[in-house]
Amino acid sequence: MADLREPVYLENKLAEVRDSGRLDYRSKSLPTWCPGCGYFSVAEGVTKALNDLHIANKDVTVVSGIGCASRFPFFTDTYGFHTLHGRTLPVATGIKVANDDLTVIVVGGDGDAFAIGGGHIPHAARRNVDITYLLFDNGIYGLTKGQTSPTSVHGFKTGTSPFENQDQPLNPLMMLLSYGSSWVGQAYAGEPHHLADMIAKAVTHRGFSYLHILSPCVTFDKTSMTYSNLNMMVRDLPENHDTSDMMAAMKEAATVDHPALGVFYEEARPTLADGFDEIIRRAQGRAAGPAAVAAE
Ligand SMILES: Cc1ncc(C[n+]2csc(CCOP(=O)(O)OP(=O)(O)O)c2C)c(N)n1
Ligand code: SF4
Ligand SMILES: [Mg+2]
Repeated sequence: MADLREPVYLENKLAEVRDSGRLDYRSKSLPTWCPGCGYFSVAEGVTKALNDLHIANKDVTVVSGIGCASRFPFFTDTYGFHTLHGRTLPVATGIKVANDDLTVIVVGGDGDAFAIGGGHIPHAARRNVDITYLLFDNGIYGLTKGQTSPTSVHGFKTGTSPFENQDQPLNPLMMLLSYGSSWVGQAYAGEPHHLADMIAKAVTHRGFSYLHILSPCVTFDKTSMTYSNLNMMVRDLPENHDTSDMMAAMKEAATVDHPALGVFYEEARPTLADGFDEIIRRAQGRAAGPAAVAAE
């Protein structure tokens, strides 16, 4: 006998989503992404995470570069900054330095991050700027219609590499670990509930958090990072994975054929703002010293 399930009515589902409050973080602009694009899961995950964490819209700034991923700030009802291609991190660092109370979320694609913007990542990570970097990795330039990117796999055939991509892809997780990112994790658009949890964890982390999100480009990639391929490839990190063990994190990050989902590494250390506070305190102390001596 077939398993009879309770019917799910769209009307009830919509009421449930409206009542949850998470739509309050969505703007009136409907996303312009292609139907099925993994980025819808990220948009859902961000709104769910912000709602669950009770962070007010006015306290959030979303910063993006250029690309399909970078259209993100238009679709969230928070402050937003659609910057230049590859220049998200200097802008986000400036925002955070100007107002440390803001929750700053940086979004961008693999091209925006690791091609034109690649020089900025190590510095934001090593300085431990207290921001969250959500990296939407579809292994392709989506907006400009399907060129290879720094994370495209070797042998990937696209409209602009008809004889197959001859370059080796970067390994962003290993890079971010070695750059000194104080929180590194990976999620997959095809597992939206886990993705929302990971976004919440990344935002909660005090310091630079890097979440690598595997996200299919359904329009320009029919062979490589597709849902059917990724569904077969992804796995959870081992239950006993120690998130304070850098070498264990590196080993997991090196396993690219079966990408692991979860928190690879986390550590607590002073942020850039903590360092500035310390400098201000010491500089004021020094300024007071000679002046105080002269007055005696
Ligand atoms: C300075 C500059 N160089 C190049 C471009 C063209 N361009 C726009 S988006 C993009 C790459 C987009 O790929 P990715 O960052 O992976 O984002 P996706 O569209 O895949 O989300 C490029 C090369 C540009 N807009 N500005
Ligand atoms: S082109 Fe690709 S990345 Fe861009 S919206 Fe469409 S499916 Fe998404
Ligand atoms: Mg891309």
